[in-house]
Amino acid sequence: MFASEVPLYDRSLAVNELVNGLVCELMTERFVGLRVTAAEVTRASAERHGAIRIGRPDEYRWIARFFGVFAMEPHNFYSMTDIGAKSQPVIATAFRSAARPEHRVFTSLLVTDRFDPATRGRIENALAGRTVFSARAQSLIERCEQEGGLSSADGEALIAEACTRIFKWTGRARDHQLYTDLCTAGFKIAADIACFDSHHLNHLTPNTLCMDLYTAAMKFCFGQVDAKHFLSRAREVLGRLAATADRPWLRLHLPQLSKAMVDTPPIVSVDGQIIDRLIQKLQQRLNAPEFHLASLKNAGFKDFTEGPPGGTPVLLRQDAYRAVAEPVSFMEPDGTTVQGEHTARFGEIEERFYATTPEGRALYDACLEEAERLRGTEKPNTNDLAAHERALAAPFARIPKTLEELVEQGLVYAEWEPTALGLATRGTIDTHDFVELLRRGLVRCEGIRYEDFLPISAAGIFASNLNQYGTHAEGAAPRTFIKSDLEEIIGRPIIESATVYAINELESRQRTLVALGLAGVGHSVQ
Ligand code: OOG
Ligand code: NI
Repeated sequence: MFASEVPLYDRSLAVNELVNGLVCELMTERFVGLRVTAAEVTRASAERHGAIRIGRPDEYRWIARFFGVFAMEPHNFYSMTDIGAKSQPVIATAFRSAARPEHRVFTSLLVTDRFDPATRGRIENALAGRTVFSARAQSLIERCEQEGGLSSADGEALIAEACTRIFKWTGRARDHQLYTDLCTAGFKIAADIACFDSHHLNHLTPNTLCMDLYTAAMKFCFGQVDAKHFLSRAREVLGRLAATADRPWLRLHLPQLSKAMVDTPPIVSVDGQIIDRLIQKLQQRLNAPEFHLASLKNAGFKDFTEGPPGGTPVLLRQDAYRAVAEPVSFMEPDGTTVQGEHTARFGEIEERFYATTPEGRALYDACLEEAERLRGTEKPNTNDLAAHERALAAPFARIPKTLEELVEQGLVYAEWEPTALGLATRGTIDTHDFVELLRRGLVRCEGIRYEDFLPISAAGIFASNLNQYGTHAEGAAPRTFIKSDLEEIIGRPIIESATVYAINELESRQRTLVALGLAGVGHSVQ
C-alpha cells in the first residue's frame, strides 16, 4: 500500500537493499565462511517502524485497541511539546510487541490547547465530524477483545479496514481555508491531522545496515553529490566498517543469523581492492535509469543524520529524504472542490544499536548538547558528509566504540551467559563481578538492541520535513502532559522500556550466577 502511495519510496527501498547486499558481501569477506542469503538481506532491509498522527483522544483510544489486536503495546511516553526550538504540539507513544519488537508504530496525538482559542476551536470542529474507524472495524476489535482473538477471516477483514480506510492516503482533504491558515500560522502538523479523513501513514522506515553508505548513495541518486564525492565517501565508510566490524556488529545487525554462524568464522582483514570492486559494482547499479532520482519530482535528501555519529553504536540513527508535494483535492463546506497540495510524507531510514542505561543515556544527551554548542550558528556545508563527521568526533569521543568498553563502563544493557570455560571452572570462581568474569573469559555478553525512539531526533525529522523548525504554544496556559494523561486516554498502562531492558539484564545475570555456582547467600547481583 505504502510503496504504491508514496513518491520515491519503492526506489529508496531498492537503494537500501543494494546497500545492505553490499554490506553483507563485505561481511562474507571479513568473516571467513559466513553466509548471508538473499532472503536474509531482504529481511534485514524490511520496515522497522511507521508513524501516524491522530487528532482526537477517542480516536487515539481506538488506535490503541486496534494495535492491541496485534499484540502491540504502548511503550514509553514522548512529549514533543517542550523540547526547545524544535517543539511540536504533539504527545506520543510507540506501539510494539514487548516480546518481538521488530516493528513499531510511533503514534502522535495533537494537543489542541497549544493553540489560541479561535484556532483551537476550528481544529476541534474539523476533527469532530470524522469517523476513521468504521462500525465494522470497531466491532471486529471488540470481538477480538471479548473472545481473545479473531478468526482468520475476521483478521483479514480488520487488516483490509486498515489498508483501505484507517491508514489509507486518499489525496482528499477538507476545508482549504483552515488548511492554509494553519500552514501560514506555522502549524503544519495540525493541518496534516485536522484536514484529512484518515490516520494516513506519515512514513514507513526500513532498516539499513550502513546508514552512512545509504545516505551517500541517496545523495548521489538525487544528484546532491557527484560520482567522485560518492566514491570517496563510500571508500571511507566501507573501509572503516571493514576494519571494525566484529561479532557484536554481526549480532546487532543480523540477529537472524544462528549463534554458530556468528561465532565460528575466523575474522580477516579485507583487501582495499575488494572494497573498490564492491563500490564499483554498487555505483554501476546506481547508474541505472531507475535510480536517477534527480529526474523525478523530489525535494532532496535531509542534510544530516540524526542521532549518534557513525561508529558510535548506541541508540538509533535516522535520516530521510524530504517529503514531495502531493496533489490534494479539498472538499469545501459548500460542496465545491479546491485543488491544492500537501507536503508531509517522507522517506525515513533507520539503523539501530545498543540500548543505553540511564548513565549511558545521560552521556549521550551531554554529547549531543556539546555537538550542538560547537556547531553554534555556523552554517555547515550540507553535502560535505566527511566534514560533518569530523565535527561530531570530538563531542562524542567520550562514548566508547566497542560493546566490551560500553558494557565495562555500564553505559549499555547486555544479556549475560556463562561460557564453557566458566561452567568448567564452576566452584572455583572467586568473584561475581561481571566485568572481571568477562575479562577472565568465564562469561560472555550480548548487547541489548534499542527498540524505542528519541524525541530530539524525532523532532529533527518532523522539523526538516514540515520545513518548519518547531512551533511555540499560543494557548494561554497550555497544559504539561505527562505519561498518566496518555494512559488515561488509551485506557491501559504504558510500558517503560528502560525498566524492561534493566530487568532482562538482571535476570540474565541472575541465571549466569546460578549456572556458575555463584548465587549463594551474601552474593548480590550487581
Ligand atoms: C513522527 C516522528 C517520530 C521517529 O522516527 O522518530 C518518528 C512523525 O513524523 O509523525 O517517526
Ligand atoms: Ni520515524
